[in-house]
Amino acid sequence: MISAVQRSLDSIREKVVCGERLSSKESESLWDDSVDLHELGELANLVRERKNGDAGYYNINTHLNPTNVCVYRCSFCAFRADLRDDRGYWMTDEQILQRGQEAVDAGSTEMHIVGGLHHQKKYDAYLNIIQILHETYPSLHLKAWTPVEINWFCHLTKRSIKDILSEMKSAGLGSLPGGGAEIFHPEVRSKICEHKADTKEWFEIHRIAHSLGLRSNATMLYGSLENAYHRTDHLIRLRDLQDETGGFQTFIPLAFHPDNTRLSHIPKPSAAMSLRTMAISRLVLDNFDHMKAYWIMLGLGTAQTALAYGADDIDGTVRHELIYHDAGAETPEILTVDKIKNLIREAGREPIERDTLYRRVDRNGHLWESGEAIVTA
Ligand code: V47
Repeated sequence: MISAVQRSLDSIREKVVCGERLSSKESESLWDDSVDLHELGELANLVRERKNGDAGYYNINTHLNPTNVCVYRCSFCAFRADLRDDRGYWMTDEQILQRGQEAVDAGSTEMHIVGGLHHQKKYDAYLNIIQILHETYPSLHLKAWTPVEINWFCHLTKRSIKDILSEMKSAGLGSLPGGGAEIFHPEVRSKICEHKADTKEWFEIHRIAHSLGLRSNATMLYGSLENAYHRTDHLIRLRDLQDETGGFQTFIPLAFHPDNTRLSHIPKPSAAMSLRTMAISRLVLDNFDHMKAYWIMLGLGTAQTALAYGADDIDGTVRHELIYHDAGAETPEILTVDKIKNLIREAGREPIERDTLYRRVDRNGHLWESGEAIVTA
């Protein structure tokens, strides 16, 4: 006899094959353990190959966390420090510029900049980071500040989101990373990060960023206190904004790392859960072009496997990552370009270097879009 779950999966399969959108109820049903993971993966792979063929994207990038001192105390965060903590730091301009130089020397096209909300630093100190990096290294794309930071800058200056984002853009901000999303549903958000930018503010900041021509990413922190209903709600909210603006580039499911956090009693999500999350995200977010398997958090093996479960991007070479390594990530802190290309090839995909905006980079100084060189160095 065919079970109800199998019947529902059969009708979902038909919809995916025809390119039809899944309802919220159908999406939620996919989290049930009885839904075969590999069948889900096969469906997600169909969508992935439809959108991105065999591409396995990566970039050459660097992280910069200018401070770990933070006014907030999110229960999942191992990176933050108190103002008077010995671990607390704020990077000087010289240290920041040195990171920029290191990034450029390593061939990076992108610097990913996020950090804490320092009790004593004014908005100008954050603006200055973008200004000095952009003036000194104009070729580096600065993907910086989550809505949590932008919301904090508005609070400090009493200025509007549009004003702050416009000023940051003029100073050299290139796009927004996907962080600060955690879980949007208030039942969970109120428990894991109750004081920082709320869901409405997170969406409003991305909406305004998109209206100013800034692209952005989106994330979901899974494996803490949420359940299938909350994860589905999270994805559907993102799909709705993407329908409205089209400004999101990639979705990055982030596996919770519990070490050194106030949620250290919760086990880390399994590889099977990570693959299921990737596959369901690919199926629900039908209007997102890209899905990123962030190797730093997933581990190299799961990130490679995720390239057959919906993901088309593995993130970058990454140097100076602190947020997940403070929370117990066991991955290396950097991958060479050869290593990352091999990982992608081993997974049966074609390694393609991209810039932050998903334009192909070739090392002869060209950026490619739709098969045509659009920038020549
Ligand atoms: O919002 C913090 C997460 C995010 C932990 O846009 C944790 O390309 C798991 O958003 N376990 C920030 N997750 C990082 C981020 C990101 C990362 C890579 C690429 C991009 C992109 C964005 O990290 C936070 C939070 O959800 N996080 N602590 C932890 N213990």
